[in-house]
Amino acid sequence: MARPETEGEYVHGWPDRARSRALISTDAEGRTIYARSPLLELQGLVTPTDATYVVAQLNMCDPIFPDDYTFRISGLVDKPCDLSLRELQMLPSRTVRCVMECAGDDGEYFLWQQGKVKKPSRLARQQGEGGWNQMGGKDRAPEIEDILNAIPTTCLVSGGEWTGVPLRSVLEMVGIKDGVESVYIKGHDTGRPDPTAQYLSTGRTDIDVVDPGVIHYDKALPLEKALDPDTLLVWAHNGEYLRHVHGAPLRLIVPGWSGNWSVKWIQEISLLPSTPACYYQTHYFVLADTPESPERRPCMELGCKSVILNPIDEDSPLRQGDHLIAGLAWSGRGAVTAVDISFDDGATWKPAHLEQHADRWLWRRWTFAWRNAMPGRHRIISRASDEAGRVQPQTRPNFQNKHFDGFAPVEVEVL
Ligand SMILES: Nc1nc2c(c(=O)[nH]1)N[C@H]1C(S)=C(S)[C@@H](COP(=O)(O)O)O[C@H]1N2
Ligand SMILES: [Mo]
Repeated sequence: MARPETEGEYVHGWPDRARSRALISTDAEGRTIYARSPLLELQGLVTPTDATYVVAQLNMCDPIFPDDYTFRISGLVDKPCDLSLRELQMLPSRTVRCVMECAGDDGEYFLWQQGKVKKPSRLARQQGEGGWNQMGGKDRAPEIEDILNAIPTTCLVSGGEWTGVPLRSVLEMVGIKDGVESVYIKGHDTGRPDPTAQYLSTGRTDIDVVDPGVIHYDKALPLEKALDPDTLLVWAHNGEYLRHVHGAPLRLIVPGWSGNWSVKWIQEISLLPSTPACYYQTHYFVLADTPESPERRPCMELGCKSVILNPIDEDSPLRQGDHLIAGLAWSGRGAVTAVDISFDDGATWKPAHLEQHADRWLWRRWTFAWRNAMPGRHRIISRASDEAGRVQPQTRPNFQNKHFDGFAPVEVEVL
């Protein structure tokens, strides 16, 4: 069987199972610059911090000492000021459990639908190496085949518990003036965007990639989403203080919207009467049919999506009999309300059992008892529906292949 070994290290002096860890890419100094979540191994709803994915578009900044940390909040506010972590912790806190998914997660399934790559294997992808930010720094553009084959885009999704204060409370404390359109949030990290990220996501090297030079990571969040009580400034993750790679001492969490909105290492917040053309919402993390399309808009809320994590293609052949079909489902518009399974390419659907819980932004586990599976080849697809009435898939193909929420069929043979 293709699945990894379950035997792990000794823990507390006792032999233990193998514990889930993210697949990590490091820089020359051995520091993490990218990590993918072992989706097939995840149990429960909250991804252990060691197994949570990590994405940094630019260079990771130096660690920031939390006791010295302040950030500036200014712009269209009554009382511009510098705030420390301690001052934030005096405000009524809030904890939100949510899925965080990179806009590019599973982007290679779009490329597979277009026949540009072979069907991605979640198993091979969670065991493989490499991130796009390890191919950069070359004088010439790499060959597109090298990029597409070398760089996985799956496993960039995790469930987490985030503790902090609603951004709204902080904005109300400093006083929001009239005429605010966006809340500008700037990270401490700087760098020159790597064009490899654009080559990988578009599957092309012949596109014009804008070079903004060295920039800070920044985003301009629409005021309405900034005022959502679940949009948080957080200092804690999964029951402990935030780690550096996840944006310590303070980061933003924007439940329902793709990960790129959740700015790490916050340096500055400014309330603005307009929406500035931040690189990561104007040139990258955009949705449009083609690079030339005038209808280009930033990636915002995620679609509606389910993934099958058991069985996987590599489990084939299966014995005739009973098998468990299981996976996860999430949506950018709140709770998933149903997951259905089809064995006939969507002609008919059967309801899966959906675990219930009260965290609307968090994924749900689902199972389907596949009784007396008969010999032959089977193609299984799953479909999620959400509380807003949306049904998978929601996101149309787009040139940067973001927000994939299409069908990723599992193909198995029963003997
Ligand atoms: N300051 C800063 N914030 C950032 C990024 C970044 O490069 N710099 N990457 C974004 C992207 S693309 C994603 S998917 C998430 C990943 O968060 P994580 O590394 O904690 O999983 O952080 C977002 N916030
Ligand atoms: Mo991302």
